[in-house]
Amino acid sequence: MYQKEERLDEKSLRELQSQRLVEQVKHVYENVPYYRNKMIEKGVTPDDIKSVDDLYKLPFLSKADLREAYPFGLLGVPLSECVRIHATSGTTGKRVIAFYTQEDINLWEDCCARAIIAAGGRKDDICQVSYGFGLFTGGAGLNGGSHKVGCLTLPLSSGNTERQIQFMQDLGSTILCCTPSYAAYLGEAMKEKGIDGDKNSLKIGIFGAEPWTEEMRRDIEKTLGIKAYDIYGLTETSGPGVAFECQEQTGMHVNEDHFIPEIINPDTGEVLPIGEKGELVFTAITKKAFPLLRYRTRDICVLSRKKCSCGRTLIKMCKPMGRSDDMLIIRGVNVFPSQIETVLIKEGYTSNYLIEVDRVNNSDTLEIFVELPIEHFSDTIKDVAKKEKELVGALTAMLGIKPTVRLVAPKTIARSEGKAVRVVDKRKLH
Ligand code: DLL
Repeated sequence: MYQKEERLDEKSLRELQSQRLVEQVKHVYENVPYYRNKMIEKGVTPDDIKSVDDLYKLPFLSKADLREAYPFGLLGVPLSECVRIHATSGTTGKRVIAFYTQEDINLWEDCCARAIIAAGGRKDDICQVSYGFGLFTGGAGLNGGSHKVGCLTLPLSSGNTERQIQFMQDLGSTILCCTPSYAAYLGEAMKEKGIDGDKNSLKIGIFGAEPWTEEMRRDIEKTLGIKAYDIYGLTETSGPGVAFECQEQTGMHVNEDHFIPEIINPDTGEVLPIGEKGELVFTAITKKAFPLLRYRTRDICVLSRKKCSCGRTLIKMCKPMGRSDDMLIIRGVNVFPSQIETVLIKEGYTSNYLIEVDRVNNSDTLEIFVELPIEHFSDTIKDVAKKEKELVGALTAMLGIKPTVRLVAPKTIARSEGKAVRVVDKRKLH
């Protein structure tokens, strides 16, 4: 059930990567003037890139470059060779638009199929794709992957929760693909209908597109009665399927025969050794229409070459620990939303929370709105105050700064059908 590239020994993998990298650098140099100019500025020519060991010589690309080159400036093939685009939701500035040739789509769907197979998905599975369809890459990517595995594919897209549950029940979906926050919401809605984990047909969840903690995984696994697997990717690198979890559930295998990962110091750009924490950078070595070299993801991560019991030799990346641009600095202290989520779920709350940061009298404030579990909704004011105090204690110990906690009525925090918005930083408005 593996593609042979998933189990190459280190030497063969490096040879394959090197050969593809050399070809890709030539392709980009010849066809993408924007990047060629960057190479010229850095004094590098395709002849300097002979193997993966030379990767560090190439210039980085960042989101700012993508905006500058918008929309066609990074195209590697004539537009007439492209068959599709996808784009980020980009609420600020210009969107990121990615282009695909038919072969790019083929390879991307292979990557997604690998993810489904690694999670245990097979031809006789019924795969409900509840990621958004359209410009977002989630729906199209997993849909294509599911077809390649041969599953019966239900392209439901996100939203319309009643319909999701009905299809799931009537057709007996065994795999659910959506964001983890939507999975949690579906679980909640199903529980209300008396459809507990053991009363549905689901076995596997393939969740990604946003950060989620181990605690949230266990929560979703319990509510839906499934094994939940992580999947990672970004529009710039085609979409989901850059990396995926296997049965070991200890990090995501990177499809290294298509994307070479590096970890760098986000401040200096220095390449860090495997095992160190830093910003994840990807070089796409097979896709041709939008062939990004050394693209800075802003995701903070650690890579590991530890042997995996599944037999795949592909390097693993940990769950992204936050983004170098999403980290909140509150009263000088670095705070990642994932730290807050870890505490909340450990203390028995759900992943329905909202973090509000503001600046009052020149001092930052951190307020966390958390839903009371339904069974505690009728608690006395005194009991609720006690719970808030306990939560403040646990959060202060984790974060190193003291937040204000507001326990609110169940179901009062907006649910998300796609990526959840959990942070409101009002300071940016000043
Ligand atoms: O979110 C692609 C995707 C779709 C991945 C479906 C997985 C499943 P973008 O909208 O471009 O693409 O957002 C990319 O989302 O840089 C990460 O910060 C974040 N992200 C994606 N997957 C994960 C994950 C899609 N498994 C950005 N864990 C990335 C944490 C993730 N963050």
